[in-house]
Amino acid sequence: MKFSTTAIHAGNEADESTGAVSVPIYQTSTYKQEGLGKHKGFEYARTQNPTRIALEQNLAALEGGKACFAFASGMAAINATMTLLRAGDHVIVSDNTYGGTFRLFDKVLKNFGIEFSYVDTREPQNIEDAARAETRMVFVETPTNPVMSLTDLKAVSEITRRRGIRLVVDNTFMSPYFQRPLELGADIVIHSTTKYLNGHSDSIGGAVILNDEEDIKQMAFIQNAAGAIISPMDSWLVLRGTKTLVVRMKQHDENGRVVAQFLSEHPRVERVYYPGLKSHPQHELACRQMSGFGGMISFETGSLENAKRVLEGVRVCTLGESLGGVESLISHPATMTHASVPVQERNRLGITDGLVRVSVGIEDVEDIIEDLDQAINEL
Ligand code: P1T
Repeated sequence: MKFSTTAIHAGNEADESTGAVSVPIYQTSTYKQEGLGKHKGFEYARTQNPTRIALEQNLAALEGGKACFAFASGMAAINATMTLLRAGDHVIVSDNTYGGTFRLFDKVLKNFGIEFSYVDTREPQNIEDAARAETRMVFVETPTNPVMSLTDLKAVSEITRRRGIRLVVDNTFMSPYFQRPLELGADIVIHSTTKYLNGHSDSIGGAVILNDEEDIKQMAFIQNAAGAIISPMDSWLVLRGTKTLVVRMKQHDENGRVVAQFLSEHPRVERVYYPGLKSHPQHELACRQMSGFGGMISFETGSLENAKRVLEGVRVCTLGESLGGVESLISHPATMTHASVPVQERNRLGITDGLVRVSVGIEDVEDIIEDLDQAINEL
């Protein structure tokens, strides 16, 4: 089946008892058992929930993975994945990731004896150079949040395969419609389903999709043992979201290209970060590894004062954290999503006080441009 068909049908079997076309929200904590040890495969809702299982089947199919486990947030999904590791293990991480990912690694997991090396994964050789005998995982975001740097997944997976290291990819920015890391050699894909998969800024969730049988067993165990599961209602919302993933992503991408081009030609914008622009240093890799460029764009306004004017001057775009919803959101990475990254490191990565990030929605693109234009012209 083709992607659009899978998005609508995978996991979405009509309900057996009533024929309901929409998977019911099984809002229950437990299940009646017929006798001791006799049940229908459902014992307790942390362990099994039919709505969550439907979502997991849907997302596994979309990423082309054998199994999916859904969690209460993207961070819960990342945390669960990291518990595949043990004290003494070493992880190589993209130097630019979502600030919350860095915070979890640097402020929480480091205290449990897991060591992290932050490297520029745009250059695969840097991963080779940072690898040690204890390295058990390479964790990358591509494109990265918010400076839109790419990692060549095929090239990196050759290194990780040869060394027997897991390659974990946070695919939140692209969604499986534009990028399928497992097909490029990754071992584990992570999503904040809060973003494009749900798509309507009305739920928080996360997912881990994977292929290795041992890791699947362990992840099932972790999901149940640690218990950071997504709720039935949120499972249903994401499941409804993925039915329109294709049409939404096409529009995010179409609008994103137009907005990026507009920003790149604007005299008051100093620099634009968008892999779809020919001026992006990794544009060629973007064309090879992704089938679209999506709706995430960052741009440099030159100063905190300028960024503030733009962020407070917009009327169609909404100032707020998050991304991937139908409505355009605008944010300030340095003080919002990446405030936990030390200032020197932020500046080195390009997450300056003047950097503004836009999650281009699916409104009429002329309205988005007009809105950004009037705000930027105030500079
Ligand atoms: O917010 P949560 O569902 O827990 O997802 C965390 C997360 C993981 N990975 C990436 C790439 C992300 O961008 C995020 C969350 N990001 C934002 C809230 C943001 O505005 O960038």
